[in-house]
Amino acid sequence: MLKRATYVLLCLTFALTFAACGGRKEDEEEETVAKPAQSTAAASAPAAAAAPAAGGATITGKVAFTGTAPAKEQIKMDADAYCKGAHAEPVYTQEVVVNPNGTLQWVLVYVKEGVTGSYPPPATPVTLDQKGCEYHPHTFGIQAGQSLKIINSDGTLHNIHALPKVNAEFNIGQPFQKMETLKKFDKAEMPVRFKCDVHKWMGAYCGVFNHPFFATTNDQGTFEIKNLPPGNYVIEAWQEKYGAQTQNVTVAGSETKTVDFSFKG
Ligand SMILES: [Cu+2]
Repeated sequence: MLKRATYVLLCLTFALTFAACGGRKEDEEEETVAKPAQSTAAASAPAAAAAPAAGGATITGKVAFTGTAPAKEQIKMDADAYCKGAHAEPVYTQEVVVNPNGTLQWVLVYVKEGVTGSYPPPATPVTLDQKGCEYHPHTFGIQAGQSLKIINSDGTLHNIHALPKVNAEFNIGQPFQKMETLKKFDKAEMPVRFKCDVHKWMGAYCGVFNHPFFATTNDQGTFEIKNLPPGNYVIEAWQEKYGAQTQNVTVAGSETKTVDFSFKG
C-alpha cells in the first residue's frame, strides 16, 4: 500500500515536471490525462469502421466454425484482488470465442488488396478500454494516423504494451482509474498485439489499415463492410489462433455481396 502511494506521489511529481507518467519514453503524439472516461456503452462498443463517403457497395458475411471447439479456459485473476472482485461470474479467455450459433466472434475481416485512392484518418478516435482487467474490444481495426484512446476503467494499475513490428512499440503505465492516453500507429500493419505487463492474461489485437474497409465479427459471427467503391478486392478474415483466409470479390454500384468464411477447430 505504501509502495503504491509512493509510486503515485512520484508519478504526480513527474507528471507536473515532464507531463509524463509511468516511466515511458517521451512521445509527442502521446497525451495522458486523468479524466472521466466516456460512457461505458461507447467504451465497450467494438471499434466502428470510419465513415467513408456514403454510397458504394456493401460486403457482408458470416464466419462459421466447424470441428471441435477448444475447451473454454477460465482466467484466474487471484493475483490482483481488484480484478478478481470485478467479476461475479467466471471469466474465460477470448482467443477462440465460438458463438451459440456456431460462428466465431472477434474475427477481423478487412480488404487486403484492391483499395485505390486515399482515405484520410477520421478525427474520431478508436477506444480501447481496460475494464474488469480485460481489453474491450478484444480485436479491432483502426486507420493509420487515427487516434487510439486507451482508457483505464479499473481501480488498479494497468500497463499497456503494444508490440508492433512495423510501427513504434510503446509501453505505458496507467496507474489511475479513468486515465486516458492517446496513441497513433503511423503505418498499416496487421496484426498488432497488446499485452499488459501486470496481468499476464490480458491480450488484444488490432489491425492498422490505410483505409476504412474493415470490421470485427460480432456475437452472431457476422460482419459488414460498407461504402466500397466498385472494384475487385481480396477480402481477408483473420483469427488469432486459426490464422488468415482470403477470398476474391468483385462489387459494382451499390450492390451487397455476401462473403462467408469458415474456420475449422
Ligand atoms: Cu492489466
